Amino acid sequence: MKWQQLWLSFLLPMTVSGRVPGLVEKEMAMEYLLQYGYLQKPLEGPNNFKPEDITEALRAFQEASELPVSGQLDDATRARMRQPRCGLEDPFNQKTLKYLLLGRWRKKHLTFRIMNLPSTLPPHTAQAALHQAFQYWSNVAPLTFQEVKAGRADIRLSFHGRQSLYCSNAFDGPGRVLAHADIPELGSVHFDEDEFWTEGTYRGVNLRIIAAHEVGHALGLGHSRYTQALMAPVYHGYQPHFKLHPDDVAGIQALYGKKIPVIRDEEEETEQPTVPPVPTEPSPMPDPCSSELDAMMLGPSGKTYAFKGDYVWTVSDSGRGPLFRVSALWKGLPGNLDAAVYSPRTQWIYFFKGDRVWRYVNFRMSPGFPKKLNKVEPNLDAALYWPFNKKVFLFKGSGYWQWDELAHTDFSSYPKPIKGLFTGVPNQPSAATSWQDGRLYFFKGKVYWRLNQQLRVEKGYPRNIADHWMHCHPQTVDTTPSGGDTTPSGTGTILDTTHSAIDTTLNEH
Ligand SMILES: [Ca+2]
Ligand SMILES: [Ca+2]
Ligand SMILES: [Zn+2]
Ligand SMILES: [Zn+2]
Repeated sequence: MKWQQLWLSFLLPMTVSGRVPGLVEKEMAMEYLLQYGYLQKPLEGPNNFKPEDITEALRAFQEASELPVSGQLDDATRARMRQPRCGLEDPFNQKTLKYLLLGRWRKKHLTFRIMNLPSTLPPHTAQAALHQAFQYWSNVAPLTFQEVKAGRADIRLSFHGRQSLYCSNAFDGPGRVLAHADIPELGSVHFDEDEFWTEGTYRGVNLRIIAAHEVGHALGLGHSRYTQALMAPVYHGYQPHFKLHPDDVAGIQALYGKKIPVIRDEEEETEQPTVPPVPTEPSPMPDPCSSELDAMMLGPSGKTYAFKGDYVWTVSDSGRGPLFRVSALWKGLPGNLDAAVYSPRTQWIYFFKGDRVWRYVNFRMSPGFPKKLNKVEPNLDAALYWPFNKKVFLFKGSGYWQWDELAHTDFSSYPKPIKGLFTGVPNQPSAATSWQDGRLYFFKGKVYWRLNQQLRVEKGYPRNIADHWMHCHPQTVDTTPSGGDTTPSGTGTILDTTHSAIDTTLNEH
């Protein structure tokens, strides 16, 4: 096969130049482990990995590939790394080893457009293969796909090569990486034009099966650890009687429901009175103008939520929303939270309280939650998502943890001192969030700090939360430094008025 030649031609010049072959192979293996998410680049410092990190990454790869787990770069491991595969990372679901969900379309009727076709197949054969790819998914989930020949489409399929004007992610020539795709709601599906795309034969790469896999990503599925699943990262060749694996079906149905919606479950849910998870008297309604916050969160759809006691409200440019019981918005969630954070990467919302974590998609709790926190300390102070490196940061006392949601994170070097990364931030913050302006905000007591891109507190901070976030009329002389009339919300985009924002979110149940 061509990819083997490519591999060899890459290897040979390296060995001729006098380098030890073992070293070259190790470097290529490292590249693979990094590219597919088994090794994480450190946030700071040089790219020197400890031998135990590499062993651990190899073990994770071997386990996921159903190979003997030696932690060594053995022949079987090298062979597996040479197999043709999808270009996306392998951040498997570590907890359940099942399908992984990366996102979701907020609609079930989607359009698609085929921008160009491969030269290796007659056009009608290629088109039929691509249509069939969508049909695998619409057969088991209540999704409909409509082809459009021009204009905008939700999902756009195209073939490009080593260079592309519209994709920053170049392909690598014949073999190895076959295709890649974006998660919702982006909708790009790209195939490597240098592959020998085929249909109905064991030769080449089957367009229909690879397209079905990439459409799976475009619909929100990540890679599966079942090597027989369509969503497994490695291509297993043409199958004349191809069908979805139960894990693929379970994954797509977790996102969009079953083909025939089960109404009974929904009715039961609405008929049952909401049992308050914590049978205590609600705490008194807080005063947003004087309360120290429990948590702040930039949530889905760019809405900013402030939490205090049993209550939550939104803040926007136009004002402050009404107070809601936390459990009225997020069913099953207690009040008096420690921390809250929304990850745009996975669209998951995490709430922390005591030694437990709750996870929601919008206002629906994920199955299996709440879970016990076991890798980080209980009673966290604050949490935030940093868009720059797509990681979740958890804070407690003078320390923080950096967490990659989609990969195995080694927490043994955490907590690290807050001051080592966030200059000027107080210990024990009461709340923290990244915000629409791309900056990080820390809250403590009645004041807050804003950090620049270098993670330093900006000049003129701390400022007053009540004045600049909560739209309270200052009752005392404003003691914040000059320039204090620049409200944080003044720099962001205008949101819906808060009232209607809450109304629509409630209807999304
Ligand atoms: Ca390729
Ligand atoms: Ca807190
Ligand atoms: Zn993939
Ligand atoms: Zn591309």
